[in-house]
Amino acid sequence: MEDAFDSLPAEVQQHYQNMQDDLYDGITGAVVSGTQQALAWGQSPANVLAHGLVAGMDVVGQDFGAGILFVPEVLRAATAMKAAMEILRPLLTETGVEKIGVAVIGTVRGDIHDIGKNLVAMMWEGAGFEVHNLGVNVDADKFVAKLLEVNADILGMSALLTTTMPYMAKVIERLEADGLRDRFTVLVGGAPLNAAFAEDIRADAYCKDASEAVQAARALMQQKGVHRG
Ligand code: B1M
Repeated sequence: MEDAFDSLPAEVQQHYQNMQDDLYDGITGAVVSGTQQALAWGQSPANVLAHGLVAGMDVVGQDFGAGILFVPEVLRAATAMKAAMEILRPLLTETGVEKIGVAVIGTVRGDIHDIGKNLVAMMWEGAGFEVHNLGVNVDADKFVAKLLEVNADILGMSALLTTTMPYMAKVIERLEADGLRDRFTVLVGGAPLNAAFAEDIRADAYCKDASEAVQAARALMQQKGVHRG
C-alpha cells in the first residue's frame, strides 16, 4: 500500500511530479532514472508506482480523452511506463511465501491495453501465485486451453474499452457451456468496468486495481480451501 502523497517530504513530492511530467512527455530515460532515484532514496515500489507512474498515466488518459494528446504520444508514455515497470518487476514479484495458487490472466479479444493487466500479474506473482500471462487480444479458446493445461484456480480478465468488455461475458458463457465454470474463480478488471457489470456477467468479483486483485484472489482461494505446495 502506498503512502499518501501529501505525507511525503516536499523534495520527494517534487520528484514524483517531475516523473509524471517526464511520463507525459514520453521520455523513457528520464522516467527510468527517476524510478531508480526514488528507490535509491528508500521509496517503496508501491509509492513509485502510484505517485510517479500511475498518477502520470492518469493525466495522459485525461488529455487523450480530451483530444489534447493522440495515439503516438500515448504510446510513448506507455513505453516509458513499461520500461519503469521492468525495474519494479523484481521488487513486486519477489516472494518468500509458498505457492498459494495458479492464475491465468489476459486482456480480452480486440483489446491491446496491457499495462494494468501486467501490473496485476506482477502483484499476483508477488503474493505467491504462479501466473500465466497470455498477453493481449486473447480469445475464449486460448483462455480455456491454458486454464486446463495448467490446472488453474483463477482466471483474470482485463478490458480497457467499452467495446471489448462484453467479450468477458463470452468467455464466461464458454466456461459454462463446457461445464467448467465452477472449476475456476473468475476475476475481472479494467477502467470501464464496475461491480454491477461483473455481477451481470456472472464473474466472481470485480477488482478496481491491482491491490484489490490480490485481496480478492487471496480471499477466494481461502474460501475454496485450496492448498498448493
Ligand atoms: Co487507449 N484508451 N486506446 N491506448 N488508453 C483508454 C482506455 C481510454 C479511456 C482513453 C480515453 O479516451 N480517455 C479510451 C477508451 C474509451 C472507452 O472505451 N471508454 C481509449 C481508446 C479509445 C483507445 C483506442 C481506441 C484509441 C484509438 O486508436 N483511436 C485504442 C484501442 C486499441 C485497442 O485496444 N484495440 C487505444 C490505444 C492505446 C495505446 C496503444 C496508445 C495505449 C496502450 C498501450 C499499452 O497498454 N501497451 C493506450 C493507453 C495507454 C490508454 C490510457 C491512456 C492508459 C491505460 C493505462 O495503461 N493505464 C487509457 C486512459 C485511462 O485508462 N484513463 C486509454 C494505467 C494502468 C495502470 O491502469 O489499465 O486502468 P489500468 O489498470 C488498473 C485497473 O484498471 C485494474 O488494475 C490496474 C492496476 O491498478 N485492472 C485490473 C486492469 N486490468 C485488470 C485485470 C484484473 C484486475 C484488475 O483482473 C483480475
